[in-house]
Amino acid sequence: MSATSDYETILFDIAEGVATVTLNRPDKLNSFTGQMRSELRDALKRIESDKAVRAMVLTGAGRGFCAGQDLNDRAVKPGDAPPDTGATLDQEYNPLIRRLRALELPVIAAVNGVAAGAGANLALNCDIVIAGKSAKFIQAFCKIGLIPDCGGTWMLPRLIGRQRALGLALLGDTLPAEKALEWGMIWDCVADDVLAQTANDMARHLATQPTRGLSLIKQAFNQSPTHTLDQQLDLERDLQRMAGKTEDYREGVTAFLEKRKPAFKGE
Ligand code: LHQ
Repeated sequence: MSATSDYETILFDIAEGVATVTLNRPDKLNSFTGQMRSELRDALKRIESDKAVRAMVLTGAGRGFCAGQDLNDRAVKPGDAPPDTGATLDQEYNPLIRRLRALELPVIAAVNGVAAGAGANLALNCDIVIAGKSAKFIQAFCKIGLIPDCGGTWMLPRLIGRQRALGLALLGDTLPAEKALEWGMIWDCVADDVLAQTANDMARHLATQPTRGLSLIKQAFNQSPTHTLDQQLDLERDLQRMAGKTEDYREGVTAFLEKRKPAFKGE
């Protein structure tokens, strides 16, 4: 471990090129307080600015991944105006989601337990989602009169199709990890006791790969849903031009021709 922190609601460490962020309010199933959002934002900033970090794992402490917004923070006294949920999204959640998706390295969600509300959609905004067998996903918003946020209404129909997405959003049913895998919503579902190791092994592998190239792949996929094929072909040309100028591309081709394992530096 090469970095620890004084955060109170998350754990943060960096080892072997992998930053691991653990949401850490286990008694409340790691539901989001303002402090947790701010600490997560800060951790993402640190990851962005640390060249040694080449992959990230996001997970939860205890039996939950994240139960979404801490609803204690949203209690409204009779007669008081409710807090502006749009402002909370605009100022806090949306910048977090944008930052996570724009991170120039692969992000793995290791979903260790229930992922509800904003917690479910936080996981789905990661690049690769691996869940433990006991994990479950709940679009809990409808049960309290809200709509799926944190990109849920964008991401879900693209991942699993309109019918299943709308069903989950309107019913708020619990989707077990194995069914999420069957529906193509997540990358993999593994036994609970090997989840952390599986995610860490994958992240350590990714941290040895051509990081710049991987981030360009991520950019291409992030932009594709709103593009025509023509626009995407142009984007691929532009991103490939950038990829073709990286040191890692040079190393990849050289290593192939020399019949040796490439040593990528992420540059
Ligand atoms: C919680 C929570 C929680 C506080 C469990 N808050 N304590 C964005 C913008 C602005 C405003 C509003 O929201 C949003 C986005 C959102 O995320 S809205 C959706 C918010 N999340 C939910 O509605 C989920 C609420 N939680 C649940 O439905 C259940 O807790 C689930 C299904 C997640 C887990 O159920 P169980 O496994 O039976 O656990 P539990 O309910 O017993 O929870 C354990 C503890 O965690 C318990 O505390 P306690 O002190 O009684 O032991 C819960 O109160 C607490 N907790 N979620 N979101």
